[in-house]
Amino acid sequence: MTKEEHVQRLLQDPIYAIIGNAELSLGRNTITIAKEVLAAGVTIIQYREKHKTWREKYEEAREIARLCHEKDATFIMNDSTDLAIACGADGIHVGQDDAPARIVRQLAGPNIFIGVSTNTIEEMKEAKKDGADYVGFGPMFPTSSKKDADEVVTNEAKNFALHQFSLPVVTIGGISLANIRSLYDEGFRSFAMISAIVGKENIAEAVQGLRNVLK
Ligand code: TZP
Ligand code: MG
Repeated sequence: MTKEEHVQRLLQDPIYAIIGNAELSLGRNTITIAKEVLAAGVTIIQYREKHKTWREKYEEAREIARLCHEKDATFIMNDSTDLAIACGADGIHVGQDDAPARIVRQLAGPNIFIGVSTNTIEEMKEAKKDGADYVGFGPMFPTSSKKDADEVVTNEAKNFALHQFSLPVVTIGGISLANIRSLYDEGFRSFAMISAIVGKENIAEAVQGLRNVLK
């Protein structure tokens, strides 16, 4: 798939699963989680692992990238451009403290897509100027999955994201079965989740439940 096709997918398939933290995955191994998420029909997976060494992340993510590509799913690496390149990721997702998108682009070349985490209008504008292909936007709701999460986004920022911003917007933060529909009804079309997917015992059931409420 081309970069454009992967980015297009963010607008077509609402479910974006973030994997890679055993604590948030009921202690399950990340490769097992990846297999379950893929078996559940998820087509967009981000590997976000904050605790392992480079080598451990590399070995694990390379295998997960392979599993994703076997199923034609999109594989995104969080934080580190070198791991993204080394693992053959389709995309890379960087935060406000990581390398800016323009540097990621220099390092990773034209064919990888780049997502940038944003919380404010300024950050969205900056991400676009820097050459991001999509933005993560949140937290939409309070979350305990990220210790240093920003404040919940303002209504002004939401309106900007919905009506005045031209890049795909992937919402994140505290999204659950109970509130995903409200975001959809506001106009958002892409939802990145940790606990609502990998925090559930039955991942296939969790994903199906999310898809059902978006119908
Ligand atoms: N970035 C902003 S909020 C968040 C990240 C990584 C955590 C999302 O996890 P959850 O469990 O879906 O709230
Ligand atoms: Mg980061």
